[in-house]
This record gives sequence, C-alpha cells and structure tokens, in this order.
Amino acid sequence: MDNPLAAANVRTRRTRLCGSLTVNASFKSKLLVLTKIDLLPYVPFGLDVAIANARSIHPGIETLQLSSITGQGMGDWLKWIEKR
Ligand SMILES: Nc1nc2c(ncn2[C@@H]2O[C@H](COP(=O)(O)OP(=O)(O)O)[C@@H](O)[C@H]2O)c(=O)[nH]1
Ligand SMILES: [Mg+2]
Repeated sequence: MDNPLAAANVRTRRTRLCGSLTVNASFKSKLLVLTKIDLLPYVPFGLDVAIANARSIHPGIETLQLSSITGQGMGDWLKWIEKR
C-alpha cells in the first residue's frame, strides 16, 4: 500500500468484533505502546498481528506492553523515557 497510514488501519485475524486498530506508527514514531495488556485474555485482540502490522509499516519501531492494573511494562517504559 502506498499510504502508510492507510496500511496501518489493520484488522486483526482473530475476529471482526475487535474492529480495526488504527496504529499510530508513522515513520517518526519510535515506540508503539500497547496499553491495558491485562485485558488480553478477555478480549479478541490479535497482539502479534497488531505488532507485525506496525512493523510492516515501520520495521524499526519499538513496542512495549503496559498495564496500569498489574504494573506490567511500567519499569521498561520509565527506562525508555529516561534514556531520552
Ligand atoms: N484493565 C485495565 N484498565 C485500564 C488500564 N488503564 C486504564 N484503564 C481503565 O480504562 C479506562 C480508560 O482509561 P484511560 O486512562 O482514559 O485510557 P484510554 O482508554 O487509553 O484513554 C478507565 O476506566 C481506566 O481505569 C489498564 O492497564 N488495564
Ligand atoms: Mg482516556
């Protein structure tokens, strides 16, 4: 696809219920933060597909998975910010 933002409007493989995920993965973005990761067991969201789609647009993009409920990923996120 010519337009990376159009290409970023991805649909996960797992279900249509999830709708489309608009990945803000323009070529300037350095990090894709996937939030509310604790909900993954309960919602039909294709995490691997979403990341693969983001990387297909922006191969170098870093990703982090966060949860403010469990704290998963928070330390890594703070480190990411501190590096900059
Ligand atoms: N399960 C879960 N809920 C969250 C998390 N972070 C925020 N929420 C809840 O999601 C709702 C929206 O929160 P907000 O911070 O505005 O997130 P946004 O949806 O990204 O705008 C609120 O009810 C929050 O308590 C998370 O990591 N896990
Ligand atoms: Mg909000």
